[in-house]
Amino acid sequence: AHPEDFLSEMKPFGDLMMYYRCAMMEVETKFKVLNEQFSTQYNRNPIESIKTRLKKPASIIEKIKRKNIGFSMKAIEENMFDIAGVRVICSFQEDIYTMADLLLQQDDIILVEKKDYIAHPKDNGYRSLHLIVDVPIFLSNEKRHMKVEVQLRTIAMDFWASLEHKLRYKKHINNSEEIADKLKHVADVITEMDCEMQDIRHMIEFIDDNTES
Ligand code: 0O2
Repeated sequence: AHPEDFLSEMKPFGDLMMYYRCAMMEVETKFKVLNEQFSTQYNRNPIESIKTRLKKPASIIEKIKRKNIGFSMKAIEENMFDIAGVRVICSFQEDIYTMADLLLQQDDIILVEKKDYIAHPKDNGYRSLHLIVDVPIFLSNEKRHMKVEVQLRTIAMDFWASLEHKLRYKKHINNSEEIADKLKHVADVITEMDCEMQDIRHMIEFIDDNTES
């Protein structure tokens, strides 16, 4: 085969990944804008940090096979909604819902799917708010609608999820019941801590409000 043919076959995939990168940038900027406004208007930063990631080609192929999606750009776009990922780490649990609502209120954002693993944690203890949103990107010759997965969680939930994710991928360790129980226990302790930190924040805000002249 000619190298030219190989490269031209790769182009649609490269273009698709570029569209997802653009959509990811759009969503990241929306959260940065909200954080900026909170910081000047209310003197606080509800967002601790934002991480973005584009699903790797090997993971895309693995998911196409696992979910029988079909090897075409159209099939990927219509069936795989987690290629562009934006993770928003908030200081407090209530900020998660505020930030999610503020994003969803924007008139160019369409909610495709919402999974509230905070109100309904997974059996292993995993907590986060997941949104799939449709966001437009404006290219020189067209406007395209792309799907982005947004995961919102607290610092504590992120700490747990990152470590649990790392441990899960150490495949030589069998996920024994003892390990699962311990992880679930830690998830519960962390949730308790999140709630207490939020209580402390409310107490401080109350004192602050009542001492302001
Ligand atoms: P990575 O490396 O973060 O991309 P599906 O994506 O279709 O297989 P589903 O049920 O549609 O699964 O998606 P769901 O439940 O919304 O979760 C998708 C992502 O959420 C995962 O992506 C993780 O990032 C995160 N997640 C979900 N459950 C857990 C969990 O129990 N522990 C941790 N640490 N993260 C979780 P990937 O593709 O698995 O991984």
